[in-house]
Amino acid sequence: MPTQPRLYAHPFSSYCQKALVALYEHDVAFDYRNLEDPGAQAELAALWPMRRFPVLVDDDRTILEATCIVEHVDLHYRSTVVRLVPEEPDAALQVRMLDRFFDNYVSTPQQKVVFDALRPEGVRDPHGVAEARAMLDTAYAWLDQHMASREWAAGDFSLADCAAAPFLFYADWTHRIPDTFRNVHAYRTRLLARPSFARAVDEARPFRGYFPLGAPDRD
Ligand SMILES: N[C@@H](CCC(=O)N[C@@H](CS)C(=O)NCC(=O)O)C(=O)O
Repeated sequence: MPTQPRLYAHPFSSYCQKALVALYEHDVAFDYRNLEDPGAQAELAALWPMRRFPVLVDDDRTILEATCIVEHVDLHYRSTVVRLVPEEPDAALQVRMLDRFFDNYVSTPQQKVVFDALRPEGVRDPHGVAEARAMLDTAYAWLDQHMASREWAAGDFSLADCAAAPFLFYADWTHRIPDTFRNVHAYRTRLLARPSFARAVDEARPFRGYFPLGAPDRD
């Protein structure tokens, strides 16, 4: 009898939420190995010495990287009309390109600011943080133009939106999206209303105290 896939994840982690959105979109039954559970961190370290999460174990396969987990789920557990990576190659390329945008130019600088706040004083990197904040400003401006004529980042709801949802969620907490970027705000609001992401946000509520910059009283 096939076993359920097992996800090593923490509810408050943005990359884990990216994978969870895909699992929830496709209504996949899975074993949630919460990294707060005893022994889960050690199991993760044995699977993946980088100890980064999420990691999905499915039969004899260990799938690293949130993007690859989303693709794996979409390939093997598609149960609804939703396709997170479109069949058509050019449409798939657009989706993957936008996924890279959200990962490299929204999440990476956002994490830089947060990780810096977790460092002891004296080994902080103010120059790097200023660069990260400038990158977020550039990303917001580009995205505002991009979203002017779109509902989702690349065609129908996709892998790119699985990435955008948690990354824009935390980016706004970390480095406020200016009110003038109405298209980005409207997109972030649409993402928050998507049931798959709303569920991930709700599951993470008990951990808001972990946010080192102080979670705002909203969302
Ligand atoms: N490139 C990885 C990044 C995953 C990642 O950075 N996860 C964070 C949690 S949001 C993490 O593992 N943090 C623990 C650490 O940095 O040691 C992916 O796309 O899955």
